[in-house]
Amino acid sequence: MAQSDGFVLVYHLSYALVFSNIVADIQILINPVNLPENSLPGTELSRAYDKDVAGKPNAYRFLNKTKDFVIDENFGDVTVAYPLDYEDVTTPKSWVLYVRVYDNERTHSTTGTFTVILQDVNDNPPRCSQDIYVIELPENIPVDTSLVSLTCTDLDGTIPNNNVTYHLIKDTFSNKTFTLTKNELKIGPMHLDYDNSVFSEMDFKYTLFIRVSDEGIPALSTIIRIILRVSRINEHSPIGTMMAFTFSVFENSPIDTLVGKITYTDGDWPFNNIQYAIVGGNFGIPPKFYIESDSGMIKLLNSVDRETVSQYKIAVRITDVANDALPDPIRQRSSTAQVTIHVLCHFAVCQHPYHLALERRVRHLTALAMETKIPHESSEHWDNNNIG
Ligand SMILES: [Ca+2]
Ligand SMILES: [Ca+2]
Ligand SMILES: [Ca+2]
Ligand SMILES: [Ca+2]
Repeated sequence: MAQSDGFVLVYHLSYALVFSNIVADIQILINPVNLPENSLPGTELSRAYDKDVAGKPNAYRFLNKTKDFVIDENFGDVTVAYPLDYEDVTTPKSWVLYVRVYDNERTHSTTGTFTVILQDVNDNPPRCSQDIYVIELPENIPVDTSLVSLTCTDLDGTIPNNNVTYHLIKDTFSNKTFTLTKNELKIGPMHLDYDNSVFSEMDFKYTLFIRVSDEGIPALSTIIRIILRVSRINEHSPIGTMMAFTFSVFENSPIDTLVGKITYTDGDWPFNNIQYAIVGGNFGIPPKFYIESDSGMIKLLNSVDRETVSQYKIAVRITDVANDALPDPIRQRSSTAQVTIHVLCHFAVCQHPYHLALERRVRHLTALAMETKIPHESSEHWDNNNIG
């Protein structure tokens, strides 16, 4: 009989095994018996009977002392005395019981052996040293970094009840970011990435489950939970659509006139969290321009005069904000944009005969100054307002 068939088959087997026949004809239904562990007290294993003197009073005894089994004195039924635990090292795994039957007012007796084999039942789920792990790692940790190495055992006494297997329960988002090999969870094949809007909705944390199962029938399992918090790293510098920008503004435009807009992007989360600041160039004293730190829009702060300065060069620094777990400015990144602003004169003014004459005059004086090496600053000053 297969061991896994269990006790229930005891009553389905119709044959009897004759194992001893000295005087009386003792027989025992089912011998040996496979007894599943944990069987309840009173569970019937088998029955001894005297074939020769059926119908007449008999008496049945165990010859060896056992506390594990009971034989019914009158009917020969063998039952379990109390639940037997296969995993208890003090519990035998098999017994050979000597059964004596007396008949005819005890004038005859005969003895047989009865074997009980204890069967391991899958009654222990795998247990691990830790049921929950809380881990924090920066997003730039290399692929193949080990997250967790599980230590699990199964107390059951036999294979496959104590065969432990590991299964990572994946969702579509974490599918390619983690790999479980046997009991070890690693990052990969894709690396962690904090800079992701879906991940932000997950509060930048993964909750992973590993099912640790045995291979008993039915299988038992334990779920291990791993919470991985990912911390942000500033990996990208702000990037502009171009390195140099050229804008123009009409002279005498009112204050706050928009001169131009610089646009930079930054791939770190929070995306495009950048600030703009003018950091250098001949933007004048007092400054002629200012930049809106959040929008990158350059506007007029003071009116400009083309005849004073016709072209400004400005350096704008673009700096990312709060892109890293470490507080700014430890890992802040920045880029610099070169901005050229041409000051234009209005068409109506520029095409005026006086203005054209003025421009010719300026060019002439400039040429003279170059020839006589007179510093440009000391050349005759012309003012639009003085003409016409
Ligand atoms: Ca087990
Ligand atoms: Ca067991
Ligand atoms: Ca950045
Ligand atoms: Ca980042």
